[in-house]
Amino acid sequence: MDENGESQTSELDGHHEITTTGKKKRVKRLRSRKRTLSKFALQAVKGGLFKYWLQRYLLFSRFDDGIKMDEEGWFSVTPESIARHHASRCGNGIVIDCFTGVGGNAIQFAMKSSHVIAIDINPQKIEYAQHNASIYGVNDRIDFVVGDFFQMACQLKGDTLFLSPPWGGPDYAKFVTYDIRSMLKPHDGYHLFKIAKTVASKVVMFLPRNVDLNQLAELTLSLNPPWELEVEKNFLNGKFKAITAYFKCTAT
Ligand code: MGP
Ligand code: SAH
Repeated sequence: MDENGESQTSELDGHHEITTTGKKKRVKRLRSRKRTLSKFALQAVKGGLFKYWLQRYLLFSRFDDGIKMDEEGWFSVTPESIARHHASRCGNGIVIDCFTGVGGNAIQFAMKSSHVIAIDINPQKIEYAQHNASIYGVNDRIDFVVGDFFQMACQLKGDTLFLSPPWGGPDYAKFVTYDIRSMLKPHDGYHLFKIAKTVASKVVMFLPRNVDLNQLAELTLSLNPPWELEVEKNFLNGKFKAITAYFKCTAT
């Protein structure tokens, strides 16, 4: 696999069948994988998601072990190496992943922390996240919850709250500046932060690369005393993918 996962794609798409001789079993296995993957690839092409399918091993290194995805999952899942980095920064206390999706982040949190709470409003996402976590052998380290984070927030307490909400789809990238007040779903970023800060003293937000950094500063400056803010650019194979904002309460 090269850094984009593309050479593996062509291998699995059958080039080995032409060049390899005398290895019938291997050829048969590749043929059957080709059929499975082609079906998945076809679905991805139909949904306009092919570029994400090409990156599948960057999204989940164990993709071929039976990872389950849906349309939103394809374009929203945090690539594995970025999720691993998030986990290393969030520590081993109670981590609450408020927008779990198909589990990209929750799985990596569970590799580092024995107590992860994974919430998603969509039951199918939780089912997929649970399944995907079992592929990585960490499903028993995660409490999966189907629910609306905004309604559940008053009952939650944790050390770190991780937020990777819907950005409004891949079209976020068409705008020069991403406005968290009007473009973040299902509620604006100011409301999200206001709720989040009542749950944990560390709040981590995964946001589009074109997000308005002044708005992130505004979030923390609206508090008395202001919270510490660190903004990180996340690159993957040299490509600027997203921004992570780490907010920390400074009051003792
Ligand atoms: P992208 O910009 O759609 O893809 O998303 P890419 O490969 O950078 O496209 P290109 O055409 O610019 O090359 C980049 C990453 O952002 C995805 O892999 C996801 O991790 C994350 N992401 C994208 N969207 C639309 C969302 C979203 O709605 N919510 C969350 N939480 N993450 C998203
Ligand atoms: N970080 C995830 C991707 C999150 S995508 C991953 O790596 O897989 C955003 C998710 O937020 C979607 O799955 C969507 O169903 C969920 N969501 C939207 N509104 C929500 C709400 N009010 N409460 C909880 N989850 C919500």
